[in-house]
Amino acid sequence: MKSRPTQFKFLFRAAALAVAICGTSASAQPFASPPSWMPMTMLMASFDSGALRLSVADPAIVPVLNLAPLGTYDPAQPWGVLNGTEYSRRLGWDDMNRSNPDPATHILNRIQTTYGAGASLWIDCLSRSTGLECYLAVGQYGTNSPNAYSGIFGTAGSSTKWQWDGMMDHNTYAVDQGLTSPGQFFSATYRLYVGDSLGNEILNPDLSSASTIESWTWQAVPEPTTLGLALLGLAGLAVARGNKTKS
Ligand SMILES: [Cu+2]
Repeated sequence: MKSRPTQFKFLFRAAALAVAICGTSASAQPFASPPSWMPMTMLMASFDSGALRLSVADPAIVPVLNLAPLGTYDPAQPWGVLNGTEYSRRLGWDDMNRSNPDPATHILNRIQTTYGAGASLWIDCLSRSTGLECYLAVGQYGTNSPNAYSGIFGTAGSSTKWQWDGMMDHNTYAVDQGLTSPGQFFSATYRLYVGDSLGNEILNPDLSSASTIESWTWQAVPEPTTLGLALLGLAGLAVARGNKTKS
């Protein structure tokens, strides 16, 4: 038997779908807030200062992109670039030792202890699926940096290299709605390495590279049609009603 909260969830979803399907009223709708970094999945990076190697513990999750139809976000705001896209902020870079109270364990400090004060962490986007764009989004709503929602990793003519501050960062990935087919996979491959302030790699004394290569994957929205959503909504209503009469 379904629990009461589940019934309410069905009813809520059905109502939300009904609103979405029947269309919004003629009055001006408020724009959605910039997308949050929740729900989040972090890809934890660490530096082994003995072996002089970087590594990333990858939970290998494949987030499903969210559809933002035209008019979802205020076009005058930086995150308005997401209008008409399928996007996700779920995957983020993070430091394996971020919550360790000893700052000396934090990845950027370890790098600088090993390679010198000017050493930095860089991420180079080696390849990405056609249409997969990435926008700078620092902080919970992606707005905590001056150039919020500017292109990075090659998007909008930007460098493929991005200097990572070693903090938790959930940049926003987006694909133009017109470039996706239902359930399509998009991926990007990155190289995390140690570089100077300009992004030139700093090699180890034995000329080996501390770098590691990481691939991330996303999936486009599987169900594309309004008809499909309507059927889902009706199914939800039917289930909710069925449960109500049984309980
Ligand atoms: Cu996170």
